[in-house]
Amino acid sequence: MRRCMAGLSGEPPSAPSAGLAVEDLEFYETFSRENWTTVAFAHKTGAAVGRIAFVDRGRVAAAALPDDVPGARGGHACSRPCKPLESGSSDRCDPMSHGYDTGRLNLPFVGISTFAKAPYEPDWTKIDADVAILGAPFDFGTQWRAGARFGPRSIREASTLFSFGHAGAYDHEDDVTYLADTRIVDLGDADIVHTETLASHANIEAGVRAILASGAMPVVLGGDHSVNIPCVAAFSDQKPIHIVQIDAHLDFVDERHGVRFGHGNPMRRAAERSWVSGLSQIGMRNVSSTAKEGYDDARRMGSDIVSVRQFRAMGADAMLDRIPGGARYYVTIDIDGFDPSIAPGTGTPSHGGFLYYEILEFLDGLARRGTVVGIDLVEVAPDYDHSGSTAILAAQLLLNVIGRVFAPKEPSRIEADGLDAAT
Ligand SMILES: [Mn+2]
Repeated sequence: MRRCMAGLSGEPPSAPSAGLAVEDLEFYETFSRENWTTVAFAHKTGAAVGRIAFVDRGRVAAAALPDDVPGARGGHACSRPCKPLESGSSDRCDPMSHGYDTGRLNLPFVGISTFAKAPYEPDWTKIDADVAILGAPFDFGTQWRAGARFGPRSIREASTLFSFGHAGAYDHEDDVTYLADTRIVDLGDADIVHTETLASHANIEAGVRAILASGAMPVVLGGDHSVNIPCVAAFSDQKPIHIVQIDAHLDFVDERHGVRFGHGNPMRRAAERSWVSGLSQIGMRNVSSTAKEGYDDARRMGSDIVSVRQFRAMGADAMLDRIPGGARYYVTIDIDGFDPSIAPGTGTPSHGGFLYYEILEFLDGLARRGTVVGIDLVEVAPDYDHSGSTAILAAQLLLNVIGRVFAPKEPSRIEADGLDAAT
């Protein structure tokens, strides 16, 4: 994953020059901004390994310890494949070299647990990234076991496992290195006001709106499934979206005892939005939170409902064929869509759920079929996740899906599907 310089922005920080000469440095990553360039470097003597310098037209203008640099992280220069460049060069680094031999090793258990150890950006007016992570630690919408308020922290911690490596995420089956050039930032969490659902939801909506305004793709970590309601609300001034839901439950309850914004309501609320063009609801099974009339309403309001067994019988490609091609997809993943044998850490587990590759292959196909414009992953409750496998599943799935959303699309496949390559 390329994370190294993504947090640097604006003017070079006022760090003292170390009096270093360019010819004494080995450069292995550059990040250009207007008339100046940040470069990670190693001093050839080894005395300043992993420092960061600011080079202006080949001259070292300043050099700083990583701790001196807002947004600079860790001190290892780069997780992207690099080798030393010519001094002062602004060329991209060489993808054939991994950069493990210089800088910090930065193992998964070292450092602060932002999502994938991406830079933390607390200022939501300064999002400069392809993907922005927002925690939505709200679980007052649950109807059985609470605890998803701790989901964002558990997913962030689990995600550090997949942050290790200086060379992107190479998938030998696809022969693709994912995430090598995808800029991820972590915005922290929306503020939550205890017992106040609408106030908490408004804070989540504000975060998603800020992400959309920046042009980044929002990835929201729940929280219970009610947090999907403000996420979808934030798309009100965007082009239409098609909702793709992975879940054991339909979540299509209209209202019970006046409650309209709990974790059993989000797909009903989504279907009511004028900017939601349709819903594909996948994984529903067993005793459900939604009564028969909810299923009838969902179909009447534009939902295609598919159970796990129906999905398996037809396969991922046939499922994709049921979804409008070339559309803008908002993907909402309730971790209880997966089988409790691999995802026990959730409030309302339901046996007979999906396995990892079923959903990864489906979402891989979805990313090729149109444009994924937003993702939430909800209902991870670490109190019930004694092995940590649920949070690891969440983090692994998200990073692999993000990688595929931002991977170059194969023109031949898009043409074969008759889709618009520009979408
Ligand atoms: Mn749900």
